[in-house]
Amino acid sequence: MSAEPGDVASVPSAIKLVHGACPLDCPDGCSWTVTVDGDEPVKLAGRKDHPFTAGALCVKVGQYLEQTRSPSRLLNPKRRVGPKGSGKFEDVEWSTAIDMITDQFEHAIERWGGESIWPYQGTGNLGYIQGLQGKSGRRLWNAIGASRHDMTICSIAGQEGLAQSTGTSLGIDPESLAASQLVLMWGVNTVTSGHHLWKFVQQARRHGAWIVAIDPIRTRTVKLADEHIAPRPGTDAHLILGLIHELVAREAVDVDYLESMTNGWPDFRGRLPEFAPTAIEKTTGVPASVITRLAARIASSPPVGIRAGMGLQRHAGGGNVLRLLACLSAATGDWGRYGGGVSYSTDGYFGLNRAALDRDDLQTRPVRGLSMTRLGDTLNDPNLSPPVKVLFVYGANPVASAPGQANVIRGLSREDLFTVVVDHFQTDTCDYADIVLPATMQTEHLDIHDGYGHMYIAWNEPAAAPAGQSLSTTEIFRRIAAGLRLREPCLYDSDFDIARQLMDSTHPSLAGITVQSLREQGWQRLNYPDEFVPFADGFRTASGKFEFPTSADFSAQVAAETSGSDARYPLSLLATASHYTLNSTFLNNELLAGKSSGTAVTLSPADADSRGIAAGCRVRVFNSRGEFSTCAEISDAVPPGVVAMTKGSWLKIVGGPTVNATVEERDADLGGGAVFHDNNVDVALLDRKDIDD
Ligand SMILES: Nc1nc2c(c(=O)[nH]1)N[C@H]1C(S)=C(S)[C@@H](COP(=O)(O)OP(=O)(O)OC[C@H]3O[C@@H](n4cnc5c(=O)[nH]c(N)nc54)[C@H](O)[C@@H]3O)O[C@H]1N2
Ligand SMILES: Nc1nc2c(c(=O)[nH]1)N[C@H]1C(S)=C(S)[C@@H](COP(=O)(O)OP(=O)(O)OC[C@H]3O[C@@H](n4cnc5c(=O)[nH]c(N)nc54)[C@H](O)[C@@H]3O)O[C@H]1N2
Ligand code: SF4
Ligand SMILES: [Mo]
Repeated sequence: MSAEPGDVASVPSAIKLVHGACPLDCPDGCSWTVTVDGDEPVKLAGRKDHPFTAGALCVKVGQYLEQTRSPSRLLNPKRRVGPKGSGKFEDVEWSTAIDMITDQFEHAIERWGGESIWPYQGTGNLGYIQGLQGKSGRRLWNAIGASRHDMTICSIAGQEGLAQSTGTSLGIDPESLAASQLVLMWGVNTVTSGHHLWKFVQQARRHGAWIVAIDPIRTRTVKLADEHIAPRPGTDAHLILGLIHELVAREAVDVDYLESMTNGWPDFRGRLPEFAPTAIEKTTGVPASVITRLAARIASSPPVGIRAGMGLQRHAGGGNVLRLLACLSAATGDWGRYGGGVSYSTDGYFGLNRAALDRDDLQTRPVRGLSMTRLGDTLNDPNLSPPVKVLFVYGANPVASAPGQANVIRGLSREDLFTVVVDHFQTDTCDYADIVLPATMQTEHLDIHDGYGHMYIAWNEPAAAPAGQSLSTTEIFRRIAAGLRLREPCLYDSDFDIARQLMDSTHPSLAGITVQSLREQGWQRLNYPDEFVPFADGFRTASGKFEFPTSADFSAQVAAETSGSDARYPLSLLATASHYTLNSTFLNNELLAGKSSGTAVTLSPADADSRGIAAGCRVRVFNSRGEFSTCAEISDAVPPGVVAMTKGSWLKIVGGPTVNATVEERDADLGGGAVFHDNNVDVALLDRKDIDD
């Protein structure tokens, strides 16, 4: 049994145990203990007393400390000395780097206004102080009137879809799935993308629940489920409507619930006849008999818990799929039962004092928003006014992770664009920077964390000195503020001050949770009742009722499902979460990257045969937007018409464009979300070559 902070008696005196939390973009938001020997963190262990973490981290974070010590870690500020993209840099002092940045900021603000600066923040770190949850740096961006960065790359379409029906993007507490009688793992590969939830699903199974995974691909999660339903990608709205149609036909909808808690059911119900299972079979590829059998299970197994993934909504109609899933739970009355309803993201349950953190009051006028997934289009738009002249990238690697890869690179290559990238490693995006700045890693800075798949808040105490010359993100912003000679005192608050302001909240979720208690304990559960049913007393809509889509919404939804298809490219490419890496993070770790088959594309035997492709062949994956080359794998885990790979490869490691060269910069139906999984391609043989050569 490994020790935890507080077990001081059990550890030698040179050893320190420090509370921490994982900063990565993962729903599980693990709490960990860092063992520090002298000055050196030597071990990370998941907190055993944390109900969600339960003593385990994951295979990726097993390499986190190795990453902090990696010989390729960025340790100095750098200035570009070769052409953009060449990756040629020289070390400079911090003062030189900050002077160069503030000169460019001042020039851009004077000539084009603050909105010519785009603070492009990614999901590399989700902390409230150093990372995305608190939109680190927002105070500074507000003070200088920079453009607003709209975080559209990941989950927004689904959040908006849920909010249209329930008034909020919040779903149920994922832990409540342990009380479900039927669990639908819908477009989510939990065993890979957030494995800690699986133990709650297993609890449900131990008391007799049936687990269905709904995914075009036979993933790790599918293999552990009781049943697999494989719709064609991007057809889930039809599948859900088919199920609701069947529930109505079986008189299995909860009439009392619909009458008392919802609006718009009669109109919605009136549209259902066109979604009979036989029609749905044609659209989705799911046999009508499977749809009727699942509807029968839904009718007979309350509570029905649905875990919806972000993968599900990376499609043209993705926002409305989440909305319709919410409708399924309303039709059965499941929102009213513990263990019933939809789980998506618990983000908004954490009632921290964001106003004090963000300081939007520093803005002197409203600013425009720029969408994260339109980076290429925005940088290349000749009519944009003001143009983007300064791009400040932090916690992001858009050359690898954003859609429209060639367009992004074209934009980043603009000679008149001044780009700063703050990171831990010399990523593909760093290669296009004018200045690269080294950031601290999680063992080296202070932060506060939530988890978007649970209800626990966590403290991350610095456990070691910053590596090399690296600085925390907050310190970088303090130095830029000083370089700009800004007077606003809050721009110079210490990390601890920021923590205090953030926790200074009257929100009931934080009752009894203070900086002191959190720092002492490392994690605490938010104050929500046991067996929490979020909408037991009503929904967060204006009417207080669940809102079914109107007839007009309904038609738009169904149309959106097919808007991205392109008959010239018959294969749907799904580039999803890899078990061994996270987005483009860890792809430079040879051990993890070596385990991940992320660079290979998997075809069904039928699609491989018809193209003359054998396992190990080099192939071209292409569409009208771009192409990349890779190795083929063949497996019946993917159905005909679908090809699969994992996301995140670095161009400089694979030696050319990657999957996002084929993904379009196009908005989903709601919130301007990204459509990564709505990507039609074809695959052709390049040359026959054994993968082991
Ligand atoms: N190990 C690991 N963990 C991660 C990440 C990672 O890269 N690696 N990424 C993190 C991030 S940023 C996020 S947002 C989450 C994402 O985690 P998930 O929500 O699990 O998202 P994806 O892996 O994109 O897709 C999940 C599943 O959706 C399926 N899918 C795709 N299209 C459709 C569809 O139209 N219908 C249905 N029913 N299913 C579909 C895919 O085949 C895939 O198996 O995970 C986080 N956790
Ligand atoms: N084809 C395809 N593409 C996808 C997806 C997909 O499903 N398919 N998924 C999308 C999704 S869901 C997401 S969320 C995006 C993620 O895309 P990004 O937000 O670009 O995330 P990463 O690619 O992981 O890059 C994060 C970078 O932040 C750095 N970093 C980590 N911590 C810190 C820190 O504290 N400070 C600073 N300055 N840097 C730090 C890491 O080293 C890393 O280089 O990718 C998207 N891209
Ligand atoms: S990546 Fe996810 S599962 Fe792994 S340690 Fe971090 S929060 Fe936990
Ligand atoms: Mo994401």
